[in-house]
Amino acid sequence: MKPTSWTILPVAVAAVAALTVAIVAISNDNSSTSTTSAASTTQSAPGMNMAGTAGKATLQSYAGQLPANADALAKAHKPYDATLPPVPAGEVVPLHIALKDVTLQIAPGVKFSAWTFDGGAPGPVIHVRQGQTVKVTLTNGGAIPHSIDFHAARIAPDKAFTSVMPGKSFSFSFKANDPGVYMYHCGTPPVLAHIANGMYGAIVVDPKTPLRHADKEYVLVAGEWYLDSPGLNKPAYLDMDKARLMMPDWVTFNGYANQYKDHPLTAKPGDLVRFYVVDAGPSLTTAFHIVGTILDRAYVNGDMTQFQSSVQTVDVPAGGGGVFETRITQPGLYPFVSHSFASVDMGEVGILKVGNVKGTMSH
Ligand SMILES: [Cu+2]
Repeated sequence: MKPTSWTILPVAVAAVAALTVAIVAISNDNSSTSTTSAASTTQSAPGMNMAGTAGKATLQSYAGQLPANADALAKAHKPYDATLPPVPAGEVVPLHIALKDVTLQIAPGVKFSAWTFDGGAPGPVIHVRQGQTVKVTLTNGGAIPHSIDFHAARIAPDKAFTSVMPGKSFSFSFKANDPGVYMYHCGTPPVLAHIANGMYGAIVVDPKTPLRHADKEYVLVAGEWYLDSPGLNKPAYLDMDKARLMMPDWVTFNGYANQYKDHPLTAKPGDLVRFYVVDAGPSLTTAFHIVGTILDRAYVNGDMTQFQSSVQTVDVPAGGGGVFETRITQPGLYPFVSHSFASVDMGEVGILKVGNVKGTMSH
Protein backbone atom coordinates (compact mmCIF):
# COMPACT_ATOMS: atom_id res chain seq x y z
CA MET A 1 0.00 0.00 0.00
CA LYS A 2 1.35 3.40 -0.90
CA PRO A 3 2.22 5.58 2.06
CA THR A 4 0.00 8.26 0.61
CA SER A 5 -3.12 6.31 1.49
CA TRP A 6 -3.70 8.51 4.47
CA THR A 7 -3.19 11.66 2.55
CA ILE A 8 -6.48 11.81 0.83
CA LEU A 9 -8.36 12.63 3.98
CA PRO A 10 -9.24 16.25 3.23
CA VAL A 11 -10.44 15.21 -0.19
CA ALA A 12 -12.33 12.27 1.24
CA VAL A 13 -13.72 14.57 3.84
CA ALA A 14 -15.13 16.88 1.20
CA ALA A 15 -16.61 13.91 -0.59
CA VAL A 16 -18.24 12.70 2.58
CA ALA A 17 -19.57 16.19 3.13
CA ALA A 18 -21.36 16.02 -0.15
CA LEU A 19 -22.67 12.63 0.71
CA THR A 20 -24.32 13.40 4.05
CA VAL A 21 -25.07 9.97 5.33
CA ALA A 22 -28.26 9.27 7.15
CA ILE A 23 -28.19 6.29 9.41
CA VAL A 24 -31.29 4.61 10.67
CA ALA A 25 -31.52 4.85 14.41
CA ILE A 26 -31.41 1.36 15.80
CA SER A 27 -33.29 2.00 18.96
CA ASN A 28 -36.68 3.41 19.52
CA ASP A 29 -38.30 2.32 22.73
CA ASN A 30 -35.18 2.12 24.87
CA SER A 31 -33.65 5.26 23.50
CA SER A 32 -36.70 7.41 23.96
CA THR A 33 -37.18 6.09 27.48
CA SER A 34 -33.64 6.93 28.55
CA THR A 35 -33.76 10.25 26.76
CA THR A 36 -36.77 11.21 28.77
CA SER A 37 -35.25 10.30 32.09
CA ALA A 38 -31.84 11.84 31.35
CA ALA A 39 -33.37 14.98 29.96
CA SER A 40 -35.55 15.41 32.98
CA THR A 41 -32.51 15.69 35.24
CA THR A 42 -30.46 18.02 33.07
CA GLN A 43 -33.01 19.81 30.99
CA SER A 44 -31.74 23.28 31.75
CA ALA A 45 -28.09 22.47 31.09
CA PRO A 46 -26.66 24.77 28.48
CA GLY A 47 -24.21 23.22 26.06
CA MET A 48 -25.93 20.00 25.26
CA ASN A 49 -28.81 18.69 23.26
CA MET A 50 -30.11 16.02 25.61
CA ALA A 51 -33.03 15.29 23.39
CA GLY A 52 -30.70 14.84 20.45
CA THR A 53 -32.68 13.99 17.40
CA ALA A 54 -35.03 11.72 19.32
CA GLY A 55 -38.29 11.21 17.57
CA LYS A 56 -36.71 11.42 14.15
CA ALA A 57 -36.42 8.24 12.15
CA THR A 58 -32.79 8.93 11.27
CA LEU A 59 -29.64 10.35 12.77
CA GLN A 60 -27.63 12.66 10.62
CA SER A 61 -23.86 12.27 10.28
CA TYR A 62 -21.81 15.44 9.91
CA ALA A 63 -18.55 13.52 9.51
CA GLY A 64 -16.15 15.33 7.25
CA GLN A 65 -18.23 18.45 6.75
CA LEU A 66 -15.73 21.29 6.45
CA PRO A 67 -15.79 24.84 5.13
CA ALA A 68 -14.22 25.70 1.77
CA ASN A 69 -11.18 27.28 3.44
CA ALA A 70 -10.52 24.26 5.66
CA ASP A 71 -6.95 23.77 4.39
CA ALA A 72 -5.96 27.33 5.27
CA LEU A 73 -7.65 27.09 8.67
CA ALA A 74 -5.86 23.80 9.39
CA LYS A 75 -2.48 25.39 8.60
CA ALA A 76 -3.24 28.45 10.74
CA HIS A 77 -4.41 26.31 13.68
CA LYS A 78 -2.08 26.30 16.68
CA PRO A 79 -1.83 22.64 17.63
CA TYR A 80 -2.29 21.42 21.19
CA ASP A 81 1.24 21.03 22.60
CA ALA A 82 1.73 17.25 22.80
CA THR A 83 5.11 17.51 24.57
CA LEU A 84 5.09 15.92 28.02
CA PRO A 85 5.64 18.77 30.51
CA PRO A 86 8.28 18.41 33.25
CA VAL A 87 7.48 17.13 36.75
CA PRO A 88 7.09 20.02 39.22
CA ALA A 89 9.45 20.01 42.21
CA GLY A 90 8.27 19.41 45.77
CA GLU A 91 6.38 16.82 47.76
CA VAL A 92 3.02 18.40 47.05
CA VAL A 93 1.91 19.40 43.56
CA PRO A 94 -0.85 22.03 43.70
CA LEU A 95 -3.25 21.97 40.76
CA HIS A 96 -5.74 24.77 40.26
CA ILE A 97 -8.23 23.84 37.61
CA ALA A 98 -10.95 26.20 36.40
CA LEU A 99 -14.09 24.70 34.90
CA LYS A 100 -15.12 26.78 31.91
CA ASP A 101 -17.81 26.70 29.22
CA VAL A 102 -16.14 27.68 25.95
CA THR A 103 -16.58 27.34 22.22
CA LEU A 104 -13.79 25.23 20.74
CA GLN A 105 -12.76 24.33 17.24
CA ILE A 106 -12.57 20.54 16.95
CA ALA A 107 -11.74 20.49 13.23
CA PRO A 108 -10.95 23.33 10.80
CA GLY A 109 -13.89 25.73 11.00
CA VAL A 110 -15.98 23.30 13.08
CA LYS A 111 -17.16 24.94 16.30
CA PHE A 112 -18.40 23.07 19.35
CA SER A 113 -19.90 24.42 22.53
CA ALA A 114 -17.80 22.61 25.14
CA TRP A 115 -17.44 22.18 28.89
CA THR A 116 -13.76 22.15 29.78
CA PHE A 117 -11.02 21.86 32.35
CA ASP A 118 -9.08 25.13 32.03
CA GLY A 119 -10.60 26.08 28.70
CA GLY A 120 -9.37 23.21 26.52
CA ALA A 121 -10.35 19.68 25.58
CA PRO A 122 -8.32 17.81 26.56
CA GLY A 123 -7.55 19.72 29.74
CA PRO A 124 -3.95 20.30 30.82
CA VAL A 125 -1.51 17.37 30.83
CA ILE A 126 -0.55 16.69 34.45
CA HIS A 127 2.82 15.10 35.14
CA VAL A 128 3.95 13.96 38.58
CA ARG A 129 6.30 11.41 40.11
CA GLN A 130 5.29 8.36 42.13
CA GLY A 131 5.05 9.39 45.78
CA GLN A 132 4.12 13.01 45.19
CA THR A 133 0.86 14.30 46.62
CA VAL A 134 -1.50 15.94 44.17
CA LYS A 135 -3.58 18.71 45.71
CA VAL A 136 -6.46 19.52 43.39
CA THR A 137 -8.55 22.67 43.64
CA LEU A 138 -11.51 22.95 41.29
CA THR A 139 -13.23 26.26 40.72
CA ASN A 140 -16.47 25.98 38.83
CA GLY A 141 -16.90 28.89 36.44
CA GLY A 142 -19.40 26.94 34.34
CA ALA A 143 -23.17 27.01 34.35
CA ILE A 144 -23.85 23.58 35.88
CA PRO A 145 -22.21 21.29 38.51
CA HIS A 146 -19.01 19.47 37.57
CA SER A 147 -16.41 17.27 39.27
CA ILE A 148 -13.08 15.56 38.60
CA ASP A 149 -12.33 11.84 38.73
CA PHE A 150 -8.65 10.84 38.65
CA HIS A 151 -8.02 7.26 37.59
CA ALA A 152 -4.59 7.62 39.20
CA ALA A 153 -6.10 8.03 42.67
CA ARG A 154 -7.11 5.53 45.32
CA ILE A 155 -9.66 7.60 47.17
CA ALA A 156 -13.34 7.34 48.09
CA PRO A 157 -15.12 8.82 45.08
CA ASP A 158 -18.13 9.96 47.10
CA LYS A 159 -15.74 12.18 49.10
CA ALA A 160 -13.34 13.39 46.42
CA PHE A 161 -15.13 13.19 43.10
CA THR A 162 -18.19 15.09 44.24
CA SER A 163 -19.89 17.74 42.16
CA VAL A 164 -18.96 21.37 42.65
CA MET A 165 -21.74 23.90 42.22
CA PRO A 166 -21.32 26.87 39.84
CA GLY A 167 -19.33 29.65 41.48
CA LYS A 168 -17.90 27.31 44.16
CA SER A 169 -14.48 25.79 44.79
CA PHE A 170 -13.51 22.41 46.20
CA SER A 171 -10.17 20.81 47.12
CA PHE A 172 -8.94 17.31 47.77
CA SER A 173 -5.58 15.54 47.77
CA PHE A 174 -4.33 12.13 46.78
CA LYS A 175 -0.94 10.50 46.81
CA ALA A 176 0.18 9.31 43.37
CA ASN A 177 1.38 5.89 44.48
CA ASP A 178 0.72 4.02 41.25
CA PRO A 179 2.87 4.87 38.24
CA GLY A 180 1.21 4.89 34.85
CA VAL A 181 -0.66 7.04 32.38
CA TYR A 182 -4.22 7.69 33.41
CA MET A 183 -7.35 9.45 32.37
CA TYR A 184 -9.04 12.14 34.40
CA HIS A 185 -12.56 13.32 33.66
CA CYS A 186 -15.66 14.92 35.01
CA GLY A 187 -17.71 12.32 36.84
CA THR A 188 -20.96 14.22 37.21
CA PRO A 189 -23.98 12.38 35.77
CA PRO A 190 -24.68 11.80 33.01
CA VAL A 191 -20.95 11.11 32.67
CA LEU A 192 -21.39 10.32 28.99
CA ALA A 193 -22.47 13.90 28.41
CA HIS A 194 -19.72 15.45 30.50
CA ILE A 195 -16.93 13.50 28.79
CA ALA A 196 -18.46 13.96 25.34
CA ASN A 197 -18.62 17.69 26.03
CA GLY A 198 -14.83 17.81 26.48
CA MET A 199 -14.23 17.25 30.19
CA TYR A 200 -11.21 14.95 30.15
CA GLY A 201 -7.42 14.87 30.19
CA ALA A 202 -4.30 12.83 30.99
CA ILE A 203 -2.15 12.48 34.08
CA VAL A 204 1.25 10.77 33.84
CA VAL A 205 2.74 9.34 37.02
CA ASP A 206 6.43 8.53 36.54
CA PRO A 207 7.72 5.46 38.33
CA LYS A 208 10.14 6.11 41.19
CA THR A 209 12.79 4.39 39.13
CA PRO A 210 12.39 6.28 35.87
CA LEU A 211 11.89 4.58 32.55
CA ARG A 212 14.95 4.62 30.29
CA HIS A 213 15.89 7.93 28.74
CA ALA A 214 13.65 9.01 25.85
CA ASP A 215 14.64 11.72 23.40
CA LYS A 216 11.05 12.75 22.77
CA GLU A 217 7.96 12.24 24.93
CA TYR A 218 4.51 13.00 23.57
CA VAL A 219 1.04 12.77 25.10
CA LEU A 220 -1.98 11.95 22.96
CA VAL A 221 -5.52 11.98 24.31
CA ALA A 222 -8.12 10.46 22.02
CA GLY A 223 -11.75 11.55 22.14
CA GLU A 224 -14.95 11.40 20.14
CA TRP A 225 -17.30 14.25 19.26
CA TYR A 226 -21.03 13.90 18.67
CA LEU A 227 -22.59 16.91 16.99
CA ASP A 228 -26.17 18.08 16.66
CA SER A 229 -25.25 20.26 13.65
CA PRO A 230 -22.20 20.62 11.37
CA GLY A 231 -20.90 23.43 13.61
CA LEU A 232 -19.94 25.62 10.67
CA ASN A 233 -22.21 28.65 10.94
CA LYS A 234 -22.93 28.29 14.64
CA PRO A 235 -21.40 26.10 17.33
CA ALA A 236 -22.65 22.54 17.48
CA TYR A 237 -23.91 21.07 20.74
CA LEU A 238 -23.60 17.52 21.97
CA ASP A 239 -26.14 15.15 20.45
CA MET A 240 -26.91 12.62 23.18
CA ASP A 241 -28.60 10.16 20.85
CA LYS A 242 -25.49 9.92 18.69
CA ALA A 243 -23.33 9.61 21.82
CA ARG A 244 -25.48 6.74 23.05
CA LEU A 245 -25.28 5.00 19.70
CA MET A 246 -21.51 5.67 19.50
CA MET A 247 -21.87 7.45 16.18
CA PRO A 248 -19.27 10.23 16.30
CA ASP A 249 -18.79 12.93 13.70
CA TRP A 250 -15.17 13.59 14.61
CA VAL A 251 -12.53 11.57 16.47
CA THR A 252 -9.42 13.42 17.55
CA PHE A 253 -6.00 13.26 19.15
CA ASN A 254 -5.78 16.17 21.58
CA GLY A 255 -9.10 17.66 20.59
CA TYR A 256 -8.68 18.72 16.96
CA ALA A 257 -9.03 16.50 13.90
CA ASN A 258 -5.81 15.75 12.01
CA GLN A 259 -3.87 18.54 13.72
CA TYR A 260 -0.55 16.66 13.75
CA LYS A 261 -0.88 15.91 10.07
CA ASP A 262 -0.56 19.59 9.26
CA HIS A 263 1.77 20.21 12.22
CA PRO A 264 3.73 16.95 12.64
CA LEU A 265 5.38 15.81 15.83
CA THR A 266 9.11 15.52 15.26
CA ALA A 267 12.08 13.31 16.07
CA LYS A 268 15.60 12.78 14.80
CA PRO A 269 16.59 9.50 13.20
CA GLY A 270 17.58 7.09 15.97
CA ASP A 271 15.70 8.97 18.69
CA LEU A 272 13.81 6.96 21.25
CA VAL A 273 10.28 8.35 21.02
CA ARG A 274 7.79 7.63 23.78
CA PHE A 275 4.04 8.14 23.38
CA TYR A 276 1.69 8.33 26.35
CA VAL A 277 -1.73 7.55 24.92
CA VAL A 278 -4.98 7.97 26.82
CA ASP A 279 -8.33 7.12 25.30
CA ALA A 280 -10.88 9.43 26.86
CA GLY A 281 -13.71 7.92 24.85
CA PRO A 282 -16.35 8.42 25.99
CA SER A 283 -16.95 5.06 24.31
CA LEU A 284 -14.60 3.98 21.49
CA THR A 285 -11.25 2.20 21.71
CA THR A 286 -8.02 3.51 20.17
CA ALA A 287 -6.09 0.75 18.38
CA PHE A 288 -2.74 2.54 18.56
CA HIS A 289 -0.39 1.88 15.67
CA ILE A 290 2.46 3.72 13.98
CA VAL A 291 2.70 3.13 10.26
CA GLY A 292 6.15 2.07 9.10
CA THR A 293 7.56 0.90 12.41
CA ILE A 294 7.08 -1.49 15.31
CA LEU A 295 6.44 -0.57 18.92
CA ASP A 296 9.66 -1.69 20.63
CA ARG A 297 8.03 -1.54 24.03
CA ALA A 298 4.35 -1.33 24.95
CA TYR A 299 3.43 -0.74 28.57
CA VAL A 300 -0.14 -1.95 28.24
CA ASN A 301 -2.85 -0.07 30.11
CA GLY A 302 -0.16 2.02 31.74
CA ASP A 303 1.31 -0.89 33.72
CA MET A 304 4.89 0.32 34.19
CA THR A 305 6.13 -2.92 35.79
CA GLN A 306 6.28 -4.87 32.53
CA PHE A 307 6.12 -4.33 28.81
CA GLN A 308 5.40 -6.22 25.63
CA SER A 309 8.14 -6.20 22.99
CA SER A 310 7.95 -5.62 19.26
CA VAL A 311 4.20 -5.30 18.87
CA GLN A 312 2.26 -3.76 16.02
CA THR A 313 -1.05 -2.46 17.39
CA VAL A 314 -2.16 -2.07 20.99
CA ASP A 315 -5.66 -1.35 22.18
CA VAL A 316 -6.10 1.57 24.50
CA PRO A 317 -9.62 1.14 25.89
CA ALA A 318 -11.94 4.00 26.70
CA GLY A 319 -10.80 5.11 30.12
CA GLY A 320 -7.37 3.51 29.72
CA GLY A 321 -3.81 4.51 28.86
CA GLY A 322 -0.72 2.97 27.32
CA VAL A 323 2.95 3.89 26.97
CA PHE A 324 4.61 3.09 23.67
CA GLU A 325 8.21 3.40 22.57
CA THR A 326 9.71 3.27 19.13
CA ARG A 327 13.09 4.07 17.63
CA ILE A 328 13.01 4.99 13.96
CA THR A 329 16.27 5.21 12.05
CA GLN A 330 15.07 5.92 8.52
CA PRO A 331 13.99 9.54 7.88
CA GLY A 332 10.40 9.91 6.71
CA LEU A 333 6.82 10.65 7.60
CA TYR A 334 5.29 8.04 9.91
CA PRO A 335 1.53 8.30 10.52
CA PHE A 336 0.25 7.34 13.96
CA VAL A 337 -3.36 6.21 14.00
CA SER A 338 -6.10 4.34 15.65
CA HIS A 339 -6.08 1.35 13.34
CA SER A 340 -9.82 1.22 13.76
CA PHE A 341 -10.03 3.10 10.49
CA ALA A 342 -13.43 4.66 10.85
CA SER A 343 -11.70 6.79 13.49
CA VAL A 344 -8.92 7.76 11.07
CA ASP A 345 -11.54 8.84 8.57
CA MET A 346 -13.03 11.08 11.27
CA GLY A 347 -9.70 12.66 12.20
CA GLU A 348 -7.74 10.36 14.54
CA VAL A 349 -4.42 10.47 12.71
CA GLY A 350 -1.19 12.41 13.01
CA ILE A 351 2.33 12.28 11.64
CA LEU A 352 5.65 11.71 13.31
CA LYS A 353 8.23 13.43 11.12
CA VAL A 354 11.60 11.76 11.52
CA GLY A 355 14.51 13.82 10.26
CA ASN A 356 14.47 16.86 8.05
CA VAL A 357 12.22 15.51 5.36
CA LYS A 358 10.28 17.66 2.96
CA GLY A 359 6.60 17.63 2.16
CA THR A 360 3.62 16.38 4.00
CA MET A 361 1.34 13.42 3.65
CA SER A 362 -1.71 15.55 3.46
CA HIS A 363 -2.13 15.56 -0.32
CU1 LIG B 1 -18.78 18.07 34.09
